Amino acid sequence: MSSRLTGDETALWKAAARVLDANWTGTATAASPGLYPHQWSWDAAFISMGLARHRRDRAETELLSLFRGQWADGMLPHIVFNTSLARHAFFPGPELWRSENHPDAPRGVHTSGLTQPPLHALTALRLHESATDADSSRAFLARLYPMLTAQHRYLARVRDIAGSGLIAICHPWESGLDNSPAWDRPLAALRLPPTSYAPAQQPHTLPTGEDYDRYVRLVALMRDAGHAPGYLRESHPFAVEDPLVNAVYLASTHALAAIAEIIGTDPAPHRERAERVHRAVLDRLWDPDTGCFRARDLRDDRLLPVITAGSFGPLLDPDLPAPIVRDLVDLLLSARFAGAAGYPVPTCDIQAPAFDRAGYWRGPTWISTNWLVWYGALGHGLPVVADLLYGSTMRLVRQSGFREFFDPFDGTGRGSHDYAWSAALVLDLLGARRAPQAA
Ligand code: 2M8
Repeated sequence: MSSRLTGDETALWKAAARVLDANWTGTATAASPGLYPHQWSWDAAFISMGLARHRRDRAETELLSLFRGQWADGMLPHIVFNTSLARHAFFPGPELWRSENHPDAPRGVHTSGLTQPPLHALTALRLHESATDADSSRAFLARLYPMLTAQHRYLARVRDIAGSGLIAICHPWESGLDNSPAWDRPLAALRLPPTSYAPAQQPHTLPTGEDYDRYVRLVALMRDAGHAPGYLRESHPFAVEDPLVNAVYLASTHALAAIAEIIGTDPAPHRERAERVHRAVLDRLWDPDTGCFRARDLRDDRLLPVITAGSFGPLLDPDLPAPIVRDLVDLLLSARFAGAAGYPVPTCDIQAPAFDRAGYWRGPTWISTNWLVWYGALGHGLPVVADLLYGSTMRLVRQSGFREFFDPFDGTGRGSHDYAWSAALVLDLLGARRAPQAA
């Protein structure tokens, strides 16, 4: 395959690079101008992969800026606020999180108190795989490694709430798939306090998926409990083991083992953890009755009913048994997902009552989840599936631009414009296509 881009691909490449340049703040990339002006954690991981194809220096700076927000206990917050912006630039801003009041939070940096899928070690390894200066890249890995291992130590120590080896999210926003229907049942179980001005008024019930009152209530509960591990483990009302989050955790644990070998330290602890996570994902999140992975609500130890694109996350596990890979591909290509969508992959089972073609993470196609399924398919030697995701993604951005998310049936762009990870992942996809060894 030629390493040169076609004319059309060159135009796409330049357009994507312009978005990343425009969103660059000097030290990091805004997730999107206007709506998401700060630095988000898993956005930064996706964005850094794209930057590595365009501005390698910025790819490294993106990650180092994000880790400036890391808490002393290793927690990598999902938002690092750009304090040069007006406080009302985004809700909920620093005034809700009050990170400055937490002894573990970094001084001089305002952050949220939640985390997001730990994609960062995988990103760091991919930066090395596409690097032109191996010595400089190795030195960057050695600099980042202690931050990455601290992040993973926090997750294993504080978020392995069930003691299963998996990590739990304590807020829907920690999944990255914010208002996904997957969270409707545990969110609905959250009782809101009566309002002082209308004590008799009953809070409206879910499932709308847009119940911001519950999102903010969960933030306040975690904040007021000081994000204490014991509170999260024993009392916090939302605790879910999600297949996508744990698949990303597993992929990054494998990446940490590879990075350890590259910088000359012991990979064995990461390999041992990867094996434990691999087994636990299969034992706790695989539903043989429906042939898919589901999230597990730790507060009632039941699998959650709605099947989402998160079910395909475990394709990131290189050791996933072949029969399960086949079941996942059958589901992915079925009329419940890609088989009935002109622009796959819809983020929710199309046949689920909660599916909403325009509803943010309740059905629309996102470039980030497309990229994760593409990467997993490549890892399992599924070129037809990888090409399906590649082709759908390229058609979406050619037709609708670098939008936040897209209608899975007609490709209409929705949400923010100039969405950084949509541009960044197009660069990574084009770069990988033209240099397969760095896929
Ligand atoms: C969205 O998340 C924020 C909350 O953190 C929101 O809903 O306001 C999600 O799409 C998330 O995946 C993404 O990281 C963030 C920034 O792009 O926006």
